[in-house]
Amino acid sequence: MEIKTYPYGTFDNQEVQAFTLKNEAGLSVTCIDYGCIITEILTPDRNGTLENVVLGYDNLEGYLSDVTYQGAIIGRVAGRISAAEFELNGKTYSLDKNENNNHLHGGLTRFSNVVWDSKVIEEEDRVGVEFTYVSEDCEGGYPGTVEMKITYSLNNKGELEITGTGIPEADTLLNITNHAYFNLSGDVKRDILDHELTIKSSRYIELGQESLPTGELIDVTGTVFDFRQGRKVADGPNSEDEQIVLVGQGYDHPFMLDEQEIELYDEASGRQLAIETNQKAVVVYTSNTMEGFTMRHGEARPYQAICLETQGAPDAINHPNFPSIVVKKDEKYYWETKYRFSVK
Ligand code: FUC
Repeated sequence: MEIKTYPYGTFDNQEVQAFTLKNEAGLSVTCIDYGCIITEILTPDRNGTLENVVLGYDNLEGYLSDVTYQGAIIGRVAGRISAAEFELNGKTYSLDKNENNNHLHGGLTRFSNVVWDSKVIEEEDRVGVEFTYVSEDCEGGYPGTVEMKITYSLNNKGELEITGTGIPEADTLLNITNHAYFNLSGDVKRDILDHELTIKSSRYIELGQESLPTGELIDVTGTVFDFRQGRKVADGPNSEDEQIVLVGQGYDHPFMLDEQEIELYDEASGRQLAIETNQKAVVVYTSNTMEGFTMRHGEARPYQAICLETQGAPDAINHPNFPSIVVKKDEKYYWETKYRFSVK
């Protein structure tokens, strides 16, 4: 196993570094300290050909102007918060409004658009990077300074493990995720409509205007949201289900997990991605509205990739029936997700 560190450009007078982690099978993960962004993951197909399985840009400039949160760690709170407002301990907090009247993915200054400190991890059975960032009191509008620690590590079992920890100095909200856009075909040769997805989830969260959760949980039985036995991603985009139409003819929905395992499979290449998490939900986003801008593989198009954002329920703070994302002063927040790459 090896890890290489190299310069990746500058942002805001700060040097940005890239890290490439590689295991003995040649599987490699490249990430940068700007936004803890995963820029590339090379995995073998069933013939052993190594190709990239995430969307990305050629250089830092691409990520600096990106509006789709490519590969980044999202925080303090992933997803939308309605009216960019919430109440905690009897006080009302106003957050950055960065999508219509709402708050999205942490606001204006957020985990995904700052440079993190880094420390290389080299151990007998894994290589990786530990990123740290101090999010000051009031950043994005959230109370309480919190030092966040994100680790990315790769082992010889083909597993990329991501962890996130933070201990806030005041009661606050934390609900992070990673926003990698997966496409297992290899170098984005095809879209992801033929990928097969399995999610052990019997209920998903209904969305309303501006893709905000309504608070209702819907039974997946008999709908294109039933991934319990596995189904083609295309089933959503091809359907007339109102929820599918509402968010741009695809999936952009939170699923509550019965079992914390998710599987994505591309039959043509044989590549399989198994995800294990300690989170209660996954937001499935099929890049429904990605249009036009130039990426590493060429022009961005709908359905070129799928995000599987493991996290707590979005807008939980405004829906008392959703599991809480409040983290108390001095309490430890812990997020963990493991991505296992293999072939079938
Ligand atoms: C996902 C979606 C949003 C948004 C963003 C880029 O998390 O939930 O709709 O488009 O990513």
